Amino acid sequence: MKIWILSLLAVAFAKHEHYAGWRSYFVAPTSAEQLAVLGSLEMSLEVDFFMRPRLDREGVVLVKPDFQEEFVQVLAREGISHKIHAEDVKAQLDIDDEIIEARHAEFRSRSEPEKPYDNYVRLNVIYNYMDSIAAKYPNIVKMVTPGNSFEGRPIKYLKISSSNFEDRSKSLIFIEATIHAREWITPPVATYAIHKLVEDLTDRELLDKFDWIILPVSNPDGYEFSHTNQRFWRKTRSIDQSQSSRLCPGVDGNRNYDFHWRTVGTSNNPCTDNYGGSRPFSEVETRIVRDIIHEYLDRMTLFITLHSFGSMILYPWGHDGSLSQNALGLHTVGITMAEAIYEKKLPHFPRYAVGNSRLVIGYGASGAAEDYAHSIGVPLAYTYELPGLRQGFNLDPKYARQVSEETWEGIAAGAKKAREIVLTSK
Ligand code: 0X9
Ligand code: ZN
Repeated sequence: MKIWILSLLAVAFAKHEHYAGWRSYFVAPTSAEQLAVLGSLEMSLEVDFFMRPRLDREGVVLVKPDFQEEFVQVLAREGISHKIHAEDVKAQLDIDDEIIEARHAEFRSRSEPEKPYDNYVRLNVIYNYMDSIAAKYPNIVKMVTPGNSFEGRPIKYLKISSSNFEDRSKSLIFIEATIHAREWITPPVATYAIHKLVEDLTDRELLDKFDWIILPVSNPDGYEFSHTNQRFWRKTRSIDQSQSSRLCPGVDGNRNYDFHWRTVGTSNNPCTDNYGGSRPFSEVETRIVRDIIHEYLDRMTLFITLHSFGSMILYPWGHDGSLSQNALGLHTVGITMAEAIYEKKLPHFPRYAVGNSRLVIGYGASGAAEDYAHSIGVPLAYTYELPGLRQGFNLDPKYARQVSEETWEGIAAGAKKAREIVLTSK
């Protein structure tokens, strides 16, 4: 018995051992030179940007123990202003786990069923929720499992329709989430959308005029790995034939689409976090999203890929910062969505910024989902960067419901505006 308890404790304490001694920092460069120096540290000191800085916005960066001294020296030498974000990342992650667990316990103690948008939950909880919705509402919900992830987990999406997907005059809205494993606020938002369309439909128009596809976790392997091994895992978990990919598994799904693939803001080194893969669509996870877009392209008016963090609504083109033929439509619908979110947001949440991906987020990146969707003909395609507040990927789970609700307002308003714009331009 004693040994059993001891080994349980050992597992609990070993939980975030990977991050022992790691620190994160806020960085606030004030010149293009300082920005460039910070950018170069990604390779030389293997830093991980949680949020890349711009000249008018501080960034957040994770630094391994071995490189901390040099990191601080470089910043001091270059006069780059910085302050600690998390002094002890492992300790912070242990606290975050306790907060999540306490929230689970709270629901249990009130005998209230905890929904996947009330907290951060494991993949099986999300899938059980989807299964139960599909079983309970067979007339409007169909579960689809188009394939398995690299490690063999099913990838599941729900098709939601009041007319069995047979009314082709309806607009189709596709919401995809969690291609980036560590962005834990995205499955709550996607599952809440399911809840609002099926269990708590308050606006009939959303089913009368629209069909929906909701894919809450497009990268289940990475998502589970971020729970069990490395909280800040971003990529898939695939390996291919090359030696280095065995050493460093995973591809950045949002660099893997066939749109100016592996040209900007990406890398051919599997050991980096923005590795684009050995070829476009090397990942089954991105192929599944691609195939959904192609299957419903004729009536897909709006595609949203959910990410975090930074409170931004981003649209093409993200590789070079240029605007598409449909820039006016993209901006109009973007603003409509941001305004709807604004109406519902908490006072201390930042206001969303809306604009071209490259300009608003502050760096170019090619091979991204929203650009690909738009390039093949989805008229309105966006990346949402959900709020992270000061905590980033570890946003307090007490906000999961709030973020889900406010984002839903944005999605619903966006769907209607998208339909209006697409129909009038036909
Ligand atoms: O870099 C990304 O993939 C996205 N940001 S995140 O922090 N969630 O990783 C932004 C993608 C923006 N879209 C394009 N560059 N097209
Ligand atoms: Zn992301």
